[in-house]
Order: sequence, then C-alpha cells, then structure tokens
Amino acid sequence: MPDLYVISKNTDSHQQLLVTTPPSGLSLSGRIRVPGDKSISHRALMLGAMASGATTIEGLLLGEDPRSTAACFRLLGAEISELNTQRVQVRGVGLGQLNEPVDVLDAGNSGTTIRLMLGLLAGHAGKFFSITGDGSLRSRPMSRVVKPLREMGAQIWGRNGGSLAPLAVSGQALKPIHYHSPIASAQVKSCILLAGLLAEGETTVTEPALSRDHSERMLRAFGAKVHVEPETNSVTVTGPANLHGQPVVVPGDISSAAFWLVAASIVPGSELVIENVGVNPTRTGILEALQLMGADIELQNQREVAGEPVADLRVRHTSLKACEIAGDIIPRLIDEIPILAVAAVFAEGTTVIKDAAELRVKESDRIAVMATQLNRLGAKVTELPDGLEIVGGTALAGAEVDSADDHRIAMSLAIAALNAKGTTTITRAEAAAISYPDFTATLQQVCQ
Ligand code: SPQ
Repeated sequence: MPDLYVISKNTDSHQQLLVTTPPSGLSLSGRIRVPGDKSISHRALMLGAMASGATTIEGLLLGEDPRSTAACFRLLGAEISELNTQRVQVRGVGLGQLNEPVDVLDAGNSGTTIRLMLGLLAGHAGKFFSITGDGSLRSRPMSRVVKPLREMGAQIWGRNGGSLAPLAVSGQALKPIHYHSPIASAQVKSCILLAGLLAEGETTVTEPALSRDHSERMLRAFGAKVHVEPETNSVTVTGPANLHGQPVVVPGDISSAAFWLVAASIVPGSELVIENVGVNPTRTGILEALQLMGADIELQNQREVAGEPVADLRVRHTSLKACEIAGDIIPRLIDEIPILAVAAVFAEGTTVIKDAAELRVKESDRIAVMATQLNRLGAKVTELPDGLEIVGGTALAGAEVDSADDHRIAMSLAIAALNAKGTTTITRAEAAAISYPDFTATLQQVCQ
C-alpha cells in the first residue's frame, strides 16, 4: 500500500491535486533532480536570440514561462529549435537586428519575459512592437521598467500611463543613464542593462540591495563589457555591445529545490539528495534561512558549471525553530517565501517575515494568498503589510485550498499537505507547470 495518495483530477479546464496522508505518517527519500533554472533559461534564450552566431542550451527549463520567451523571440526573428532538456539550438539575429513582428508578442504569465524584453525592444529604432500577457501579468506593475526606459528616450504606451500591459513600443535610439532603482529587482536591473547594450556609452544600475546576478554573468560570457561594483550594488554595461553565441549549461533551479528542502525538513524520517542545484550566492538566501531555523542541509560536490556555482543538496528531517527574516536577504529568497512560510508553520515559535512587500505584485498577492490558504488548513498566519507572522506548531488538517493560479503557491500548498491529516485538495494545481511541469510526478516518486 503506498504511503501517500496523490491524485490529479481534471475539472473544467483546471486540475485538482489531491494529497492524502496515511494515518501512520509517511517519509520522503531518494535522489532527485529539479528542472533547469527559470531565470537562467530565460536569459539564455534571450541572449542567444540577440547574439550573432549559434548558442546551444543544455538543461533548459521546459516550463510554460521559458516557452513564452521562446515563442516571442521566434516571432522576433530568432531561430530556436524545438525545446528539450538535452540541447536547444538558437541562431541569433545579431544585436539590434530583431524583426518587427507581424503579431502581438505574448509573454503569458511571465514577468521576466515582458520586463526584460521591453529593455531589448526599446532600442530597436524605427520598429514597432506590441506586448501582452495573461490576466495575472496584465495586472502586474510595468512602470518600474517603463519609467527608467523613458529616461533613456524610449517611447512606450499602455493602460494607466503605460504602467499596465498590453504595451506598445516604438523603438528609438536610446541614451545611457545611471539609474538608482528604488527596489532590489533583477528584472528592473536586467531590463535597463539590456537596453544599455544598444545605447552609446555607459549605462549603470544601482540597486538598494543585491538581486540575482544571472544577467551580469551571462552578458559577460556572451562578450559584453560589464563592470560590477559590489560595494554600491552597481552594474555598468558599455554600449553598443557585441554579443556572440555561446554554449550555456543551465543548472537545476534552487527555487524548485526549495520545495524538497522544506518537505524533507518537516516530514519525520525523511532524507533526500537533490542533485545539480544552482547555488549562486544571489539565490541562496533560502539555504541560509532554513539553516537559521535549524535545518539539516549539506552542500556536497560543489563545483562551477558554465560560470554558475552548482552543488548537490542533502537534506534530512529535523525539528525547526522560528526565526526572523528581513532586510538584504529578502531579494536573495524572494520566490521561496511561500515555501518558507510552510516551514515556519511546522517550526517551534513565531516566525516573522518582513521587508517583502514585493510579494504582493508577483503572479498573485503571495502575502494574502499564503495567509488565507494556510489558515484554511488550520495554521496561524497573520498578514503584515510587508510580510507574514506565522505561529508555528499547530497541527494541520486537510481542506480545500486554491493556488490562485500561482505556481509557487500550488507547490507550497502541496508540501504543506504532506503534514496535514487526511486529504488536502489543491485547486488550479496546473499552475505548477509554469516553473515545474514534473512536480506531481516527483512528489509521488519521493513519497513511495
Ligand atoms: O518571471 P516572474 O513571473 O516575475 O517570476 C517570478 C517567480 O516566482 O517565478 C516572480 F514572480 O520570479 C522572478 C523573481 O521574483 C524572476 C526574476 C528574474 O528571473 O529576473 C526575478 C525576480 O523578480 P524581481 O521583480 O524581484 O526582479
């Protein structure tokens, strides 16, 4: 008899995930791999499409978000082979040479796709582009990139003064700027740097705290002149740049590994090894936060693969204690806060997460949704304006919860369900395919 029943059901156009825990409890074990890093996958497709010559991508994430990026750049003239994890081939058009597409570019659910693409398109003088996305993306703020792009000379229109998609871009010759971003955001930083590739001179972005640095690393590998000043969190690119196609190897996504790190930490008797996970220091806030909570996580076989640090992560169950998460660590674990909240539900004491107001403008309002959905399972979670307060140690009982069409919420709730008595039904569970199409299959595999 299996320890855990996981059933996927189709209802209308949605999927329900039913997780039933056995009365005797369960444990997780095995060696697994997680899909390719989403942030690196987007950037590999985009830089490959913009570079001259051929780029090969090994380990690409086959989630819905990178598929949206690939579809947009095909419309813009890049040749991108069928997507697979072994080897995707991209033949770029050369910097500044994207085609004017004959149709609307659709970024789907992906904030990274629309914001980075806006930076690339804004400098294509004489060409016109229109960009949209799904209902969630059309409600997410674009002014954070539109404002600095306009300072560079970009012409962009959209609803609400150009702050909401659909957006229209009339490509212009851009001028370089030094932009002091009010938020630590890799999407803002990357958008401006990508625009700077086509502006003559030095374009600098300074951010209040360091956000993920995959763009900087990959731009340098593709041949752009990139200067980083760590003391001031500043990055400068010099344009016009020359990008040359490169081989890219995408490591496993630490944001996806985070679900298993928390699952094995909270379910008694568990031990997992997650192989080949990217451990770029701008992304490892989740490891530090879990270790602060007392988690038993070991980094094994640390190495560097194509310019990104990689390790195998071994995690064992242990009792967790509450902690406070705030300040500069937040941008280094921003996408892992929903699953961190799940860890906090099973930790002793009260965990406080602050300085994370950005969570309110992700694929859903992740603060409000996590508080509501975890409370449905019996947790004690209170919304703060910029975070969550979680009183740990209450027993959870299965209930119906909803992903709000947000991939990270769907998977976080499925992990919470592993420690809830009885059956938990997660509605709109198909959202997981945005970043982790095989999530349910891996859940079944590790719980056997
Ligand atoms: O791409 P999108 O939709 O914005 O995806 C998310 C996610 O949870 O997968 C955010 F909702 O990740 C962002 C991340 O939060 C991906 C990203 C990147 O690749 O540059 C950077 C972060 O966003 P931001 O706004 O802090 O730069």
